[in-house]
Amino acid sequence: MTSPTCKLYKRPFTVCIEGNIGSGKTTFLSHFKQFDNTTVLQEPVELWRNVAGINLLELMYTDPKRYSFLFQSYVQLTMLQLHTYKSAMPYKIMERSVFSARCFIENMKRTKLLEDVEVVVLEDWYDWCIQNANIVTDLIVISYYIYINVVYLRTSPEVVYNRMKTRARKEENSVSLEYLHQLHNIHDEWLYDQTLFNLPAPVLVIDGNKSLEEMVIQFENCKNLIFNKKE
Ligand code: DCP
Repeated sequence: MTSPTCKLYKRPFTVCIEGNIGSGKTTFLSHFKQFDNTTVLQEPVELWRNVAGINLLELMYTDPKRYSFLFQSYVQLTMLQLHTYKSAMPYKIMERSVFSARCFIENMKRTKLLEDVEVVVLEDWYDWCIQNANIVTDLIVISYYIYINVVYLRTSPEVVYNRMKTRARKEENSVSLEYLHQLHNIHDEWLYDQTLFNLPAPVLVIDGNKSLEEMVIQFENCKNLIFNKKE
């Protein structure tokens, strides 16, 4: 019979890359695609753009009062699918997580885009998933084997605003600098000041304001830290 400890050994060491809209998470993921020991899971934006033919991401931005709850519910579901994705690789890198989905919900709560009762329903789902979907249990059960880490790509709102404008994703036309400031502050409260939500894992902060060449150097340092963890 396999002991629970042996089962834990077979789990991939999971890293979630977090940061504001346009902070460079996709570039970070691309860097890790070259390693054949790592499963790279990109955020399912394409799914959000085509829910049975409906672009939910676009609806959320064009009518946030009506569609924020629906959109965030679907985000939670699709993020859970990434968390529970089975992989035989020793490492798994995910773009965002159910944890950072809470940053968006928190902002929508503060700006009253979500009704109080909508927030309660989303948070109840969140709490249930955390307790039952086997996402962070390893951390809690065996504290000296850490199987999940968070990398925070900390980038100033002005920089992400310019990047977002350059990439010109059509749904994001209405995203203002003010909105990016709000999201930045919430990510900071959570991962930098570490005062907002419980931290799911140790956090590594990367300066996302740098040029691509400088970012690659930071990604390499980060890779060495991640790959050395398991040995
Ligand atoms: N989004 C949202 N609520 C979430 C997650 C994402 O409203 N819980 C929105 C914000 C963006 C789009 O989805 O408009 C994708 O955002 P991300 O920051 O997750 O991904 P990016 O592609 O912007 O990341 P990067 O540019 O850092 O690669």
